[in-house]
Amino acid sequence: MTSLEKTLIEGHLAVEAPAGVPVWDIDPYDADILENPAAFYSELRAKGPFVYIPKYAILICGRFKETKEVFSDHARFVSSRGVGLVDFKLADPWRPASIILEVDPPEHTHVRRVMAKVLSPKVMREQTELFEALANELIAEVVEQDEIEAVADIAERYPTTVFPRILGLKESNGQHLLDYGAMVFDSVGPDNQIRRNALANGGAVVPWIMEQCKRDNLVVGGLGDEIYQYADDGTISEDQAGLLVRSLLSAGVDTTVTGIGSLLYCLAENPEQYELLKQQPELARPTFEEVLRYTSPVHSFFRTANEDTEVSGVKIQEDTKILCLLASANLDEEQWPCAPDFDITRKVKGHLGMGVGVHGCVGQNLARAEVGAVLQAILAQVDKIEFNGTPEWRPGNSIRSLSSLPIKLTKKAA
Ligand code: OVM
Repeated sequence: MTSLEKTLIEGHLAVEAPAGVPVWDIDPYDADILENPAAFYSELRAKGPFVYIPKYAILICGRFKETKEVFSDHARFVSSRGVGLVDFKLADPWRPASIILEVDPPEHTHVRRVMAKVLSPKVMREQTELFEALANELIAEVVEQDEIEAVADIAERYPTTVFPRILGLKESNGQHLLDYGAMVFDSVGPDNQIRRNALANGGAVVPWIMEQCKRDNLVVGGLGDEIYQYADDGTISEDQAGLLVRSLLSAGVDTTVTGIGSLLYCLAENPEQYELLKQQPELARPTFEEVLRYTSPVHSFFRTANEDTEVSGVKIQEDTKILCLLASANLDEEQWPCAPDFDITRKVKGHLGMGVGVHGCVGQNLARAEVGAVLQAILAQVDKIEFNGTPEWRPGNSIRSLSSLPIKLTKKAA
């Protein structure tokens, strides 16, 4: 039988349920589940290491152990066939594949090394003053407001201000950056309304993004220009440099927007934890790590089995798409004592909020620098963080973000 005679579903091969694996007639991309996934995750972990979803003919996993194993074993579970439902071996991606996300070692290694240098802890430390100045300015402004819509006023505003500066974009457009991020992250899921809505923005946004990736549109000394310098010395090609700038624009905005929004949500929801943090500001770093564990901005990505293999006694057939629910692994009680509690003093090392393995978030130093700057500005200026209305979550195919976060900040006495 040729691959053409086999059945495709959502752009990948429709494999059958492996022996012994529970079949669950549920849609993990149901909007209600995406908004409020905790009960779905618990049930998934209770059912077993893997569950088969007939609607998409995929396996899903949500226990810490197997999620980590599948997500990090780049030899058996590849990224080069796409980290969404579409198998790039059988169907074209919606845009030319990323040369860092959607590629495996050995090709991956060389390109990853360039990005790791561009985004190194040292480079980020050199920008601390800029990160902190912009954060202090923003918090000083909003702390005077009676009511804050923290998604628009803080979470979206900070990264869309600071990130283009760090990158060195000559021209910026915050809405285009947010809309492109939505295209990238929602395209990971099935051809549902969420994905269609996001991709519908493409007409205006994609050409604008591609234009900003060009060398001429990047300020000398910014991260974009740094990438192009690796083209100058022959480490990568000019085209690769452009695609790496595209990767920064793809992955750098919606993720940090979500991280900042979720940080504020966690602090408003757990005022005793904010009190503790005020007393022990050295807990700022662990606080963000706990936000990552507790909220998992990127809730899931796929891997594709590139060979017949076995995990925890489950036989997995070559070509199987496996949805790795990082957010569920981060709430697994077997791994995390009192997993449903937000606790900034817990041992949070090893969470999967930034992924794991060779594809672990290469921008994590930048993300931590941004969120760290916002958190220090809050600690310096804000005494109390309270909800001022009901927070709402936006259903996304791979990011879980707040759509609304009404809060009230009480200014610290001078
Ligand atoms: C990219 C990229 C990297 C990380 C995440 C992402 C799916 C995209 O290289 O374009 O979003």
